[in-house]
Amino acid sequence: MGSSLPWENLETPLESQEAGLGQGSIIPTVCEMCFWKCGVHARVHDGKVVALTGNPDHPLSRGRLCPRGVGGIGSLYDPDRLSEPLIRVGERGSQEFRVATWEEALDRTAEGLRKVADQYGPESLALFYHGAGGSFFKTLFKGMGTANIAAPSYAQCRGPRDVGFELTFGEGAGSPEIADVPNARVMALIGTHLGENMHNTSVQDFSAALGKGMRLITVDPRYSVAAGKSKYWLPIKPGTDIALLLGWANVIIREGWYDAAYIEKNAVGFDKFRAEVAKYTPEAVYIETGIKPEQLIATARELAQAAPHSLVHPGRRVTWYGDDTQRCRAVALVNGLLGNWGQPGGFYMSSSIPLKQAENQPPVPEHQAASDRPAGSYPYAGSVLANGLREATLTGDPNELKAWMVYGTNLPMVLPDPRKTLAAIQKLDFMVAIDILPMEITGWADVVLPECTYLERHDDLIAPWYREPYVALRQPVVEPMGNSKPGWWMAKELGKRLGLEQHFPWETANDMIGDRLNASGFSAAQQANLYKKGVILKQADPMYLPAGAPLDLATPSGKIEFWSQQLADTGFDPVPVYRRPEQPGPGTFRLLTGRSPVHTFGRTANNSRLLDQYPENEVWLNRATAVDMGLRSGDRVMMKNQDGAETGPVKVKATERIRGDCVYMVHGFGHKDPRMRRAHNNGGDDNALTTRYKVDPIMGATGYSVNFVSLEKVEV
Ligand code: MGD
Ligand code: SF4
Repeated sequence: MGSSLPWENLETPLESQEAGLGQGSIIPTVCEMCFWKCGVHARVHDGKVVALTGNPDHPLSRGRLCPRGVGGIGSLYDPDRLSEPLIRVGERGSQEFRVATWEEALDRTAEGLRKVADQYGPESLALFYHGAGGSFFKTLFKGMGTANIAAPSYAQCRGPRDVGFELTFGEGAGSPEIADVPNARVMALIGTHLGENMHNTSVQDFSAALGKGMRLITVDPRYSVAAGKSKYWLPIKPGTDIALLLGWANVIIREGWYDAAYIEKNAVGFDKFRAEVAKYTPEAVYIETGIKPEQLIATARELAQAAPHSLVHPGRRVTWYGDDTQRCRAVALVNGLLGNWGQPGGFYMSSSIPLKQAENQPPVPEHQAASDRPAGSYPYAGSVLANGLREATLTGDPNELKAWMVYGTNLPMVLPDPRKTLAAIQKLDFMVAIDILPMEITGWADVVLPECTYLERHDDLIAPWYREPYVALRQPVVEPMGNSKPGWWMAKELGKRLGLEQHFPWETANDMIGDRLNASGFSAAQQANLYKKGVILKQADPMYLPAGAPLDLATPSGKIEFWSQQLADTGFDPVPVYRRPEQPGPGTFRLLTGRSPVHTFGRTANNSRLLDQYPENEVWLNRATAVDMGLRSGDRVMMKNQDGAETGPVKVKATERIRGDCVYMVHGFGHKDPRMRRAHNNGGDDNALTTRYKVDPIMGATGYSVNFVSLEKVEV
């Protein structure tokens, strides 16, 4: 596989692509280089994509793409793409496959799923997915009778944030986030590294707000790109943010820098909250966080004086220490004190266009009880836990899981402690992986189904909650390469074999989209325009509440819950409590991770265009510490954690831009599958070092930043 692919010579040098610029036609579609889903203009010349630019009509791109969006061509023409269905012939994990026909591979998949469902019941099936194409397989699995459907974007990413906000405001922080950054006068970032963490629209909004004079407070153990734009950088000791946030609350209350009438009208439990935070004085917080009292007071004043047009950003990947729901609730509570819910520069009210199911498509049954947790655990989990499905596969509690479908998520580099993921896979009767590249997960599958990329397929219509409601269309701009196929087609074919064809009643993807648009009341003219422009826009509902209007929230009290009775009733702290995290021992460092603006998780690690811009990850090490250890920038080290897990060699970046008690690396490198020739053994895999993780008792997310590593120089 790999070297003989028919499109290898299409990975054209830039000059020949430039020859095509300005020529050919433009086809609108939607990006999937990450899951933000910006609108794209694909310029196609001579059957090849020669440029990707932002669709000016699309509210998330506004005429621009981020570097990964532009670099999508590198994924489309990646010579290592999966091109044929594969069936395992050797031991599981031996990566010995034979090429199969689609007929064979689909028959084998349907048989594998059917056998397990018949023998153990549909609750023994699980679907792991990430990305828009997952929707078709969700329909398939619901049709088969299981609720075991999970994406890592919940318990490995933003789940705790949404639960923290729901417990406080009755509503999650949204995706796209409902933070009204463009109108903020002051914003605090708790570890959120906007600019390195690249969501096109968020970064556009961020730059625009900074351009208008927004004052920024960045709380991060590392001098991030955002820290470089900040009025205040608070280099916090990792894992102590709850103390800082409660310290801000303490100062704002103590100094009377909040709107007492607003709190009186819109909050419950404020007096108890005030009593609880009284002990988080600036001096007490300093001992935990290392943030000087005068800095804590000055930053609290900045936030409070600009209220309600100031905010603490809700963040995004917040799975750090296992107390993440409480930290995010503390973020929500400081926002509550700022009175910014529904206010410009705080949190806006989003709206969306409700899409209906096609009339000829019967509703799939919704099953409530997933097998992702033992009865009674993680009571506030709002989605199925991917780590929980893995745990059930290993333990049989609450029931055994015997077949997995894995769509577009490389579980060995996504779920913490990869040893557990591989052990769980070995217990399965059947596993099928659907991917575009030979990612590690595919090496463990019984059947591999090659999907075509987002530039070669339709997916379901896209209509998120946002400032301006819209519907966007992903449509193919070139033919699928090799023998790869779209997910909608695979799901339909599997549906036929599993007696579920009624859920996939269309012949073509255009029928599927047309039926749905018709059911949702769009006229023929609007539909034609969607194909032409890529997007249908609608008038937004009011984005802000009238100043002074009482809040009517979806919390049990209808108000901001400064003291949460529901948390108290279920045995959790009704107000967040700071607990000191374990500290690294001598010669070891806490491992922190983040993003590069030109890569998405591990998905882009084989993309030549993006590797051109950021070729490998590095381990950031405090310069003074590096000098003590005899290390310099450019040296290579093996990274080893407390359990003896290793990754590397990784390049050292010795810098003053990070505290001495932690090291930092960009997630997503150090792939081990040799079929991805550029990604193989390039840099370090942070996930290999997450043999320890802490599960949030409130909602089951996995905190990763609890591993300690040592560095050993190696000669390469
Ligand atoms: P993290 O990656 O965890 O989350 O992006 P973020 O929400 O920003 O953030 C890492 C930052 O937190 C680093 O600056 C790190 O130094 C800091 N940090 C680590 N520990 C602590 C701590 O204890 N306290 C504080 N205050 N700071 C700490 C993730 C987001 O990025 C998500 S969820 C997705 S899905 C997208 N993924 C993605 C991508 O893969 N690539 C790119 N380029 N952009 C992306 N954007 C999105
Ligand atoms: Fe594509 Fe970048 Fe938008 Fe993500 S943020 S959808 S990678 S353009």
